[in-house]
Amino acid sequence: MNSERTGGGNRRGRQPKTYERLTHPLVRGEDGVLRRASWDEALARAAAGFRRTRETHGPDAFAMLSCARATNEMNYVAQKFTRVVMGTNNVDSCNRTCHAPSVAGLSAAFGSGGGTSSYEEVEHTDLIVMWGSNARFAHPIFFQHVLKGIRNGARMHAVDPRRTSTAEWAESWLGLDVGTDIPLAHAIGREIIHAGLVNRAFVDRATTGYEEYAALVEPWTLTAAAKVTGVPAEAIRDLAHAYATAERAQLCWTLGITEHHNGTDNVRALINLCLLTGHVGRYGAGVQPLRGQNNVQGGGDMGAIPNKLPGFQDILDPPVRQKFERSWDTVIQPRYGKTLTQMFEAMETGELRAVYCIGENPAQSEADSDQAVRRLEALDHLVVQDIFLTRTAQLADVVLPATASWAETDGTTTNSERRVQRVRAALTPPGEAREDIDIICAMAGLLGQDWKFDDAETVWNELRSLSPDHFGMTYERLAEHQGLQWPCPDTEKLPSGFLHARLWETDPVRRGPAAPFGLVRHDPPVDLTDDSYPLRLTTGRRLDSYNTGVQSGSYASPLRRGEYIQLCPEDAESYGVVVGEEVRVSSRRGSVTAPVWIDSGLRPGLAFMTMHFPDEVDTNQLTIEANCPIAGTAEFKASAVRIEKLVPAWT
Ligand SMILES: Nc1nc2c(c(=O)[nH]1)N[C@H]1C(S)=C(S)[C@@H](COP(=O)(O)OP(=O)(O)OC[C@H]3O[C@@H](n4cnc5c(=O)[nH]c(N)nc54)[C@H](O)[C@@H]3O)O[C@H]1N2
Ligand SMILES: Nc1nc2c(c(=O)[nH]1)N[C@H]1C(S)=C(S)[C@@H](COP(=O)(O)OP(=O)(O)OC[C@H]3O[C@@H](n4cnc5c(=O)[nH]c(N)nc54)[C@H](O)[C@@H]3O)O[C@H]1N2
Ligand SMILES: [Mo]
Repeated sequence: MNSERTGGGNRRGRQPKTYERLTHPLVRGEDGVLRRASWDEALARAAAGFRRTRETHGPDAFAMLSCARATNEMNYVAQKFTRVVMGTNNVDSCNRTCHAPSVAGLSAAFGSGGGTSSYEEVEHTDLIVMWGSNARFAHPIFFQHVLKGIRNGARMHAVDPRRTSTAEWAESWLGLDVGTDIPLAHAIGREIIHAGLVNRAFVDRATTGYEEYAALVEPWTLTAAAKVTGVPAEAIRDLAHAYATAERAQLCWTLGITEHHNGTDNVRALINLCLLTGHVGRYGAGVQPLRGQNNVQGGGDMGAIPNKLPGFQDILDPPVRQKFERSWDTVIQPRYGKTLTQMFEAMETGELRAVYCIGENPAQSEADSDQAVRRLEALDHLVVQDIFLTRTAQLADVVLPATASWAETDGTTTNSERRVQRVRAALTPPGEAREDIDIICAMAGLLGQDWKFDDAETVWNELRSLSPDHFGMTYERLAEHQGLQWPCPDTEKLPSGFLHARLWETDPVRRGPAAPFGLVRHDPPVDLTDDSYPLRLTTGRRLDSYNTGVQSGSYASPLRRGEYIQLCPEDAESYGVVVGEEVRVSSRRGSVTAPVWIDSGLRPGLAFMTMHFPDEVDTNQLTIEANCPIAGTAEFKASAVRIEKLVPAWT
């Protein structure tokens, strides 16, 4: 039985922790314990620490973690605080832990980091490939569009080491070994080339590097790829033919592709397939990274990333910088700031001394979490602004209670089809909680910047004046059209739902820059399995819980089963373990105990855990910090572990 399909009781699973909303500010007292404080006292403490850091160690000793669940407007103000008040580009978010490789790979190929299609197109396509994506669990709304597409006649294929709930809806499931996506993609590319199925007209007109790509993939015969990936040669062949001969195809991926030490290379390997076949820039054909949190796309679009100003405009571009400098009356550093990954490294060296963490829980979400906690503890000054007292907040000098963006705040968010939509305050916030924007502006005020944002719309209009892609989206139009997709430069015309139609233009000027093939090579996971750590552990999500469990921890439900280590029936038998039995799980970095669950969707040698119950079982003590040098995303999807029985077999 595939455990994903089993509701199941909490069979010896530990009762997950429940979180209460934060209702008033907290500051760390002389005795080292967090105590209740007034807003005035907490803000003064927070601002004084930031001022001290800036004066003693310079602007780059500060970093902001901005919240991918909060609104665009909040992210705009958070990055403005970082750049104008603190004078640094050190601003990032959990985009780094998931789709930064997608943004880097798509930008390198097409000059823009957004997914190319709209959701609706999945309903009107002929083939859908879900690659390293468990959308049935992690993107249930998008999956409704997929199901409509299937009902309309589309065929779906799944590429995932686990036979997931998503894979059960697919016509074929390619169960590859973790970290072998590049050999699989290259073999599909080679088969398309050898079968004469390349869209030559598109390749010649709209791409560069085809010859080099063809030479690169030549060694990846079906047999060679089958050996490395574990996927039967016929299945690879069939997917290659199905993808290349489909009239319109959508290639969707998520973390199975990106959370690797070579995540950006993985993304490039998939984009190559759409370039070979011309499955991009037309209605119904495209590539889609399904983004993680409700507003991780928007956070990046708003400039809450270290290399871009709002509207995805590059910091290294002098006219762009000058535009913002004029509007903000400031000087912007002409260099990229630190990524989340680099921030944690800089905590180790002492280069980074103060962090303003808004709506992120890195103490539990970072790979190798023991190390992450140690680094956060070493900071001079940590301010956490959240809606719950997270593990990260428990390490803070000051804790500020915010309103929840999803129901207590006005503004906009942007989903993975680049659709900007309005959100509205519908509930009264608890206790003394204040809006994120309000808190940041109060802090900016104490540090010498008097910002007048009457409401979220005022912030949005400032952004519109600086970002051509958003200029056409007034609040009025967003309400009228139930959201609009960027790019939307015009206040009259409606934007087109998909990107890169230009690639099909015959006129070279209108066509613009060609899309280069990515010449990427296979590089297996860093954490190798061996006799001491023989199991490949991959980590991910379940339908019933959300990320580090803080937000989904507040309800009791028989669906929330707590953490397990999932094993296939064969492995469970060979280890002599049964469902519910506690075992020790150890990697080269740490060790946890967890009960066993049997999952027939796994293959021998592969184990699965989530990151949803870190207070009971801290999975990230096991994961490896090795990360993608281009995007900074850690290899959450591939650790080597061993399991040991806690209770001797004879008891
Ligand atoms: N219910 C729920 N929904 C969520 C979230 C949640 O916590 N709970 N979190 C949100 C966030 S932040 C994100 S980023 C998204 C993530 O959404 P997904 O990326 O779909 O979720 P995951 O389960 O992390 O990983 C997807 C799949 O990658 C597969 N995989 C592992 N290793 C490999 C590999 O080497 N190759 C391939 N091809 N596949 C591999 C895993 O088996 C898994 O099924 O979900 C969002 N939605
Ligand atoms: N092992 C393993 N680890 C992983 C992953 C994995 O697949 N495996 N995936 C990684 C990925 S993709 C991600 S995105 C990260 C997620 O990592 P995090 O973003 O650190 O974790 P979350 O649990 O999503 O934390 C969100 C926080 O935002 C707060 N919050 C929600 N709304 C608001 C608001 O409006 N205002 C404020 N101020 N706060 C708010 C919540 O209370 C919560 O504390 O985890 C990463 N870690
Ligand atoms: Mo994510």
